[in-house]
Amino acid sequence: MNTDIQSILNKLGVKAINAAFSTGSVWGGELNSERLESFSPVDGKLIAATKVASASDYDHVIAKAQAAFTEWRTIPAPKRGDIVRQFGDALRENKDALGTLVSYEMGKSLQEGFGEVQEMIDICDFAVGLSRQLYGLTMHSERPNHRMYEQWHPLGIVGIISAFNFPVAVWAWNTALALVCGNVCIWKPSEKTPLTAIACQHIIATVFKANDVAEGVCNLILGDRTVGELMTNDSRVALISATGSTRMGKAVGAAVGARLGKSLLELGGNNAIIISEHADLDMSLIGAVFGAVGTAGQRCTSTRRLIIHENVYDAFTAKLVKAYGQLGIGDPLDQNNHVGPLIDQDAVAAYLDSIEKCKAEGGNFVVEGGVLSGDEYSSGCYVKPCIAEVKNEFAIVQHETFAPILYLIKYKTLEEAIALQNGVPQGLSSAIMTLNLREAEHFLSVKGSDCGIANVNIGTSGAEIGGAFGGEKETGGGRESGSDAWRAYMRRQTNTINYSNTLPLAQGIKFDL
Ligand code: UN1
Repeated sequence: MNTDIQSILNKLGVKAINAAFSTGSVWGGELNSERLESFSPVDGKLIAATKVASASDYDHVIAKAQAAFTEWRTIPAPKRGDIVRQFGDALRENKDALGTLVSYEMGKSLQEGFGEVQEMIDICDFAVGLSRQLYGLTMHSERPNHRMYEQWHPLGIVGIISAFNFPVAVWAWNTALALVCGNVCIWKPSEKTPLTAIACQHIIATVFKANDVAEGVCNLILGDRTVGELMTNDSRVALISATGSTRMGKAVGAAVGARLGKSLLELGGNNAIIISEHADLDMSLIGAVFGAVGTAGQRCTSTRRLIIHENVYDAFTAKLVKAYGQLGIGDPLDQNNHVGPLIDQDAVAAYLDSIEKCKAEGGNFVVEGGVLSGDEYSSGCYVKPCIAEVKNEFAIVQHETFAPILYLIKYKTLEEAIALQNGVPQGLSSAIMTLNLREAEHFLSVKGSDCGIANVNIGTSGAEIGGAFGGEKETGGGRESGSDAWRAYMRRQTNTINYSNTLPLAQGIKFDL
């Protein structure tokens, strides 16, 4: 193992690797359970192994979480916010180490690893303010000497199922909000990134311990789909917040729906940028290339399609081809590289399969793909970002492939461009590059983008935490992080109080005894 990584693991306290779960700072699990191994896609090496939680481990965690909830929910929200503030400070202290581990375990560039931890810090800051702003409305009662208002109470246990591509930030979005709202959390991270999860659990558990917070407010449970299924089918888990593929989300949504539980789904995207004839092409290039190759095309917000006006199509394509020729692909910890590896060999196979399918449907590759070989690429997970001219209706273009494959589509009118942009099953993020005000506003209007995120002169990826994050259609409809996304983590209670001497009924109904 790389010695730097060993010292980073030590600094982050990732040593309880024989455990399958953690409730607070207490680690446990059945020791004869299966091993869950974490291999780095950077160099293919085994970083460490953990255990997989059993059904009885799971029940133990649920019991701890239930007990912790009875205490945590009674702590005033601003005090809970103060503990989240301390968590944010602990993340600041650990930003370099955690960002590096994210980069090594997941494969995203170091800059993006640091960015991910910054996103965690930002959501903590947001949640601290929010802890004093969990507002309900007051209403005027139709009855004299009556008062009506609504208040928000926590839900209970929030189950967080996160994906490998944002192994820590998406957990933090959910956790920071859920905590200030008074909930307790059980986190099932991706089985591809258990070590970053263990690191986060150590960081938050240390903060909780220093504040005498009950064990079981934040819990980590390691395992595969089986653990996820235990959570989704369990009515003791009030909200399931799940990030992943549309296929996974449909299964989660159905299971949680069947028990009338709450779910918050953050699923696949098929995000497009419209490059108008009125675009600043140099600026557009940065947005498009970062969107397409950042995180090696493994963000749910990655740019998958460019819908380019016919008047600038050739010029912009030429710029793209040139820019792709200059991309550094390799070790993501080396800051000279722009693109790291895909997460694993399965992802490489899916990438190759999509290229084949695209060719079979008539796609014309202007930048060819392929798997890189040689010492630096010994993990076998490094691929070339590629670009193909396609038709929007190709089956492969309608599908989200989690890889750096960028599709180009030509358009003539803005209406046509918007129809193409909306003409996919997913609805997460979208953008238009234009300096023309009418075009920009049209794109944002009710006749424009049907996505949860619609940007002007910004790419599809890299949203700030302050806005509500999520998308429509097959993206699942959930909203996380900023704005009023906190409401998904609470239950609303309407309260009507009669301080008169009589009991008048609403709607003027007479009922005398
Ligand atoms: C994801 O890919 O699941 O907007 C989340 C972005 C990031 C979050 C992506 N802030 O690209």
